Amino acid sequence: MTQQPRIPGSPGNTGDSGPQMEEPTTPAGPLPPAPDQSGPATVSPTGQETGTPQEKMAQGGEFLTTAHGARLKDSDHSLRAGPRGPALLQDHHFREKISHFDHERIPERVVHARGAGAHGVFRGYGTASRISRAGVFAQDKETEVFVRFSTVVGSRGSTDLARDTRGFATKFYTDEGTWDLVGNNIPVFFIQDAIKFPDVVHAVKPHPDREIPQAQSAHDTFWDFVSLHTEAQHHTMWNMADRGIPRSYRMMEGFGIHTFRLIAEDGSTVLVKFHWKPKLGVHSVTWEEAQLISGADPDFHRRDLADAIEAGAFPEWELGVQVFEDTEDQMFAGIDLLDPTKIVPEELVPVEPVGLMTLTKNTSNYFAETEQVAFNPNNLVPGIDVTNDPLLQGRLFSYLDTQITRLGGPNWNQLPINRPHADVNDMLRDGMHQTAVHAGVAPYRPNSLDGGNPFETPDGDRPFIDHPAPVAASVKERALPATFDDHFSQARLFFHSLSEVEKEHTAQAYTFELGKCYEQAVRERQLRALANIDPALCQAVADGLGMPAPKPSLDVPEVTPSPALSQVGRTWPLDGRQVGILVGPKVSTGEVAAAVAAVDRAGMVPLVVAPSGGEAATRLLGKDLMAQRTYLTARSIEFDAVLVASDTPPAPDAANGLDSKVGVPAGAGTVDPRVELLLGEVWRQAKAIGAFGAGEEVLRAAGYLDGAGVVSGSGGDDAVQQLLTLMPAHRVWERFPTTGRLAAT
Ligand code: HDE
Repeated sequence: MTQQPRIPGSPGNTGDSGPQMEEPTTPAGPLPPAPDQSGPATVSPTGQETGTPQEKMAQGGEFLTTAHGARLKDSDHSLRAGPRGPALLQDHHFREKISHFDHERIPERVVHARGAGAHGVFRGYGTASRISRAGVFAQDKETEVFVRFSTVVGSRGSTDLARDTRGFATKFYTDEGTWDLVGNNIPVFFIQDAIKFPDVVHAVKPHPDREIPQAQSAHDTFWDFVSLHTEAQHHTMWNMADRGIPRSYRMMEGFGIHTFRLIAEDGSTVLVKFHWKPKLGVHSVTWEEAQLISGADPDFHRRDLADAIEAGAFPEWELGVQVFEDTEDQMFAGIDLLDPTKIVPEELVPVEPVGLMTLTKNTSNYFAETEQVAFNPNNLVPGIDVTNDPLLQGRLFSYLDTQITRLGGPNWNQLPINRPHADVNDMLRDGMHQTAVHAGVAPYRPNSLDGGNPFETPDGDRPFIDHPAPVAASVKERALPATFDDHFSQARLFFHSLSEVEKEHTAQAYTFELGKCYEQAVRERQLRALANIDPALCQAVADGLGMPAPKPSLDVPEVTPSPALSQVGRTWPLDGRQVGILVGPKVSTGEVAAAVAAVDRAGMVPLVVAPSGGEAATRLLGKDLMAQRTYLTARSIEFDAVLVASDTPPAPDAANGLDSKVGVPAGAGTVDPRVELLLGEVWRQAKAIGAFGAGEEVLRAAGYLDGAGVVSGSGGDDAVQQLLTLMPAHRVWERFPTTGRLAAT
C-alpha cells in the first residue's frame, strides 16, 4: 500500500513513513517532538537560562526503567507467588506504576477547566512606549508568550462548543518579570464585586443535587441568579448573542475587561482597557452547528487551533489599548471606568494597536503545559499597574490562592511552564516540591552574611513600583458607587448594535435557554429584565415561550449603537478555513486536483469526501489524491464551504442498517442521502456552496442550485475562485431567515 504523507492531526512524530506494522524490537531512544511542537523554555526554577536542550527535559535512554533509573526487564506481568499465586508486596515496579497512576490527576480549575494552549511571540510596535515604561511594548521587542484559551463552565472533558464565555489568558515572559493578561472574549463581566464570584459560579455550574447539566447555562439556577442580580444582564446578552459560540479560538477577540493603569518613563499615568483583535476577524458558528459539534467533534476548537499551527497558518492578534485620562473620578463620557459591566464603545475611544502576537508552536505535553500553567493577574511588570476596580481587586487574592490547592503547594511558580524568564531572587524558601537548590544562609533582609544579597532595586534599575495613586477620603463600608447602578442601558447598547440576523439569533438563544428552565417564576423574572433592555426582544422571547410580555419597569435611557460590536458587514482572510470537496463515481480527477490546488493556494485546507475510503478511494481518485473523509465520516460542521465536484449517487453503505444517518431506505433517490443531509445542513448554516460539472445536478436535485450563496464554475479551479468571492464575509448572511419582528429595534 502506498504510504500517505503526514497529515495535520496525525499522532506522534514517526516521520513521513509512519509507524511500522510490527512492534519495534530494536532498542532506540525516544522520538523528538513533532515539528510543530515546543515545550516550555529551559530556564531554571529561578529564571536563569540553563542551556539545556529541550529534549533533555523529556524521557531519555533506550530502555524502560523505574522512576529511579533502574532498567526493567518485564512490565507486562506482576511479581506473584507462581503463575497462579497471589501478588507479592515486594513488587516495587508494580506498586510504583499503579501508585503513580493513582495520582495522575490534579484538581481541575474551579472555573475555566477546559482549555487549549499554544506558544508564541509578542512583538511590540513601540506605540505604547509613550504611555508605559514596560519593556514588552518597546518597538520590535520580541517576548515569548504562552496562551491558554478556555470555556468557563464545563469540566475538563466537556465540549468546546458550549454556549459560554471563553477565557483568553496570556503569559508574557518578559525580561522584567512575567506579565499575565488574564482576559476573556467578552469585554464585560457578570458581577461588579469579586465577592459575588462564588455566587455566579455556583449558579451556572451543574445543579448540586444531580450534577447536571454539564457545561451549560440553560438551566434554572443560572437564570435564577442573573434575573435577580441584574448587573449580570449585559454579560448574559453577549453570551446569548453569537459571541457565546465562537467559530474558532483564532477568531475571537480578547479583552482585559478591567481598566488598568499604565505608567510612563516620566511617571505620568493613563488608564487603559486592553483589546486583542484577531487578524481573521470575529466569527461564530450557528446554534445548530454548536449542538452538532458537541456530539460529532467535542474537541472542535482545540483541534482547530492545533491543526492551524501545525499547518503553518499561525494565528495572530493585535494587542490594542483604549486610552483614557487618569482623572480623579475615573469616568469617561458618563461611564465609570471601574465598573467591569461597562464598555467604552470603540467609536468614542478607538483601539490603538501596540503590538502583534503570533502563535507558532503547539504544546508537546498537554499536562505539563496547558494543565499546569497558572495565570495570575498579580503578575505585573514595571509600567503596568492595576486600578481599584472591585472585581480586579478580588482577583488579586484568588489566583494565587487557588494554585496552592490545584498545583499542590506554594512552589507552583517553579513548574517549567510557569518559570519566569527573568532572574528570580525572592527569599521564598522550602515548601512542597521545591525544585530550586538555593544557596547561602541568609534568605532575609537586611543581612550581612550573604553579602547583603538580595538588594532592593534602586529607581535607575527598573523596580516595580506600586503607583502611589491617591485614595479619596472615605468611610469603611460594604457598598459600590452609585455610578454602578445602571444595569440595562449597555445591554441595550449591545443588542441595538447587532444586525437583524444577529438579533434573531440572540432572541432564539434566550428562548432556548429559558425554555429549558422548569420554573415559571424564573422565566417571568428574566422577561422583566428583557423588557427593560428592549421591549421587542422581550416580546419575541415571550412569544417563543408562550408567555405574556411584561412592560418595562424602568426608564432606561436611549443609546447610540456601536457598529464595531456586530460581526456582519466586513470581509476577512481565510487562513486555515476548510473546504469539503464531494466526489462520486464519475469524478474527473484532474478537475478535483485543480480544486484541491486552488483551495491550498488560498491558504485553506481541502478535505476530499469520497463514497468510501481505503483502496476504493485510491481506485476512484488515483494515487495522487487522497480522500480525507467519507460519506460515513464527514459532517457539515467541519466545512466552511462545500464544493460538489461530481455526481454523488447512493454509495453501497447508504442503508439505514449500515449508517444510521441515511434515514431513508437503501438505494432511494439519485443523491446519496448523507450528501443530501450534509448539503441541507451547510445550507442552513449559511455557508458558501459551489459545484461544477455533474455536481450542479446534485445541487439541482437537492433544491439549492439557484439559491443565495450558491455558485457554479466551469471546472475545479474556477468553482473555487467563485467560492472565494463569498467566503470572506464568513456567511451568506441573506440566507438566514428573519421575521421582521426585531428589524426596527
Ligand atoms: Fe477568573 N479565575 N476569576 N476571571 N479566570 C480563574 O484561576 C476569579 C474573572 C479568567 O487559563 C481561577 O487558575 C475570581 C474575570 C481566566 O488558566 C480562579 C473572579 C476574568 C481564567 C479565578 C474572576 C477572568 C480564570 C480558576 C472574580 C476576565 C483561566 C483557576 C473577581 C478578565 C486561566 C485559576 C487559565 C481562572 C478566580 C473573574 C478570567 C478560581 C475570584 C473578570 C481566563 O482563581
